[in-house]
Amino acid sequence: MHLFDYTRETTSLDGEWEAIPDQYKVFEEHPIANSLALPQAPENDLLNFDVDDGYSIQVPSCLGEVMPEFDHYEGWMWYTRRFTWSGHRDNDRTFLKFNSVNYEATVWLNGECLGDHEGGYTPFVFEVTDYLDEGENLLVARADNERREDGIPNEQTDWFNFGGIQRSVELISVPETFIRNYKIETTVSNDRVSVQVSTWIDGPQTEAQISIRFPELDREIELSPVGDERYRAELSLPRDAVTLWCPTSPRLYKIELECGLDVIEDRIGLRDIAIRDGEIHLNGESLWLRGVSLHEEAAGKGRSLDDTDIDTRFQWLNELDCNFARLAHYPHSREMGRKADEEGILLWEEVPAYWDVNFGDNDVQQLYRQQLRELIQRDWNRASVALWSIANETDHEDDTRNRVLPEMVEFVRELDDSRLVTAACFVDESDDGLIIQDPLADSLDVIGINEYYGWYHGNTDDMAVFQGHPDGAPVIISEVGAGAKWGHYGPEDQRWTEEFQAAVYQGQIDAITDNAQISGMSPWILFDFRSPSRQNPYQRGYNRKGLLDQRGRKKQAFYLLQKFYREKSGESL
Ligand code: GCB
Repeated sequence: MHLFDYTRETTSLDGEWEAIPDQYKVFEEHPIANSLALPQAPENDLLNFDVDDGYSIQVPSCLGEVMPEFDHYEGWMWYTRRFTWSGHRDNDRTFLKFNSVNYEATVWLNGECLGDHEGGYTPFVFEVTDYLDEGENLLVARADNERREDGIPNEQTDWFNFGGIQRSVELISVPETFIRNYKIETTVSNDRVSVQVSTWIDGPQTEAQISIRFPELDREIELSPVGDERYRAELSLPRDAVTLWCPTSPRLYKIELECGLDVIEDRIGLRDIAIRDGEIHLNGESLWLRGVSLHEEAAGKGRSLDDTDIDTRFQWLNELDCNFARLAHYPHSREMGRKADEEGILLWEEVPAYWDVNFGDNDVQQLYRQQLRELIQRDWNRASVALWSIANETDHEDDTRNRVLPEMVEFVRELDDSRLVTAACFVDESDDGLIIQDPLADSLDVIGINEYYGWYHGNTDDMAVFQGHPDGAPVIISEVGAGAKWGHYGPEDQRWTEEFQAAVYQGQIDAITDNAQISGMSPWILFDFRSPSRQNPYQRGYNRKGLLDQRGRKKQAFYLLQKFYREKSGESL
């Protein structure tokens, strides 16, 4: 279960760490972690590393971005950090949290192995109450970004494999019995808004009294135990007493949850997302998703975005008049969801089950569920999150995949059935036009299609013969686009020019504009991003399908999509 961290008492462990590369994995024989268990670093001047004198590195960061000599490095990197701890207060408990390490991390505190974690984009915690020393402490994390055949993602992706401790590291202190996580679910009817609240309690005090307050709504209710350390309550409000969250009015309410000594706060939006009559409805109103896809990447920083980078991304989304964004192809940071809540941008969030995953392997399935759980339990209170996506462009002729993916859809629904489940699928060509043959589509609430007519194949207007899904399930074009090098101009039929890219956008817009089955789009992609397998002279290590380049310079297609979305925004929320 995720550890809720917002408004908690935290000690940041960001800042200067030491990094020791271990490409041949030889230091395992003299584990750095064990040498740190000693009161002092071992007095062995033949040791081939010094735990206190590696490469100095700022955490969080992406390895090659801050240490250019490690740009294409894939393998072990030992991170060490000394810090002082002033001791526990009363019976407080303390947790060590890594918000993401790509791809696998093994962690030691004062020589004690705390455990490991696989998956490059989700947070993980270890309880360290019994391992923290008053005074000096030694923390060691081994980060391994080697790509693996049995990983999620596996060895091949169209994005760069940045390594390192990419998001913040923190110590979080909580009372002995505390609220580990909570969940808000809202349903809206004609005249009522019903809010279900669940909390999960951790600690010895099993008979806890738990309450939730909505100060701005002047409500407070007690939660009742329902087993498994879970407590629940339901609050019903007249609809006109509440401002529902939506893109044009992203109202957030403060909540306070209290369990004995533990009090947590959050700011949440109340809203209901559902499918009705083959359309996506937000709070009972039909909605067309004006979106764009984006990677979590900033020039010179990799995936370690700061607040200014996040603000810039939302400025671009707002300039385009988006009400939606696809955070591809893996969980972006928790800050993106919070910012989207404030800005009124609906989100598609996804796990990196991308292209060829080893679906038949039990360990891979377990890892798959773990990554879904870690993302969903982190972000299930974000009103902005509308869609959980379970996979991208996986082979729909593979029987194992066709058996496993519907199970993953069910797993997501068990965790959170207050959102829509989707996946990015392919379309197929037939005599009747473009059709969806992927059997997974029958399990999804919303079908994402990645189609590159006018770029990889066919013509830009081919989508005019798109047939939709036979049962009328809404379809989002989760990817469409074309490559262009910023500043490269030429005729419309010359690839890699801004004009060619803009023409593909125009053709696609014209082809889909009257198709009632299409409920939105998130073209590929907001800005150019690094990809090692893109090496022609226009690319030079970048996928060039951005509406902006990696430096934020806009291409012609940006203005074209902006014009389309401005027109569309008059029609729905
Ligand atoms: C896709 C993938 C995306 C690629 C994109 C492309 O279908 O989902 O990750 O980057 O195509 O540019 O080819």
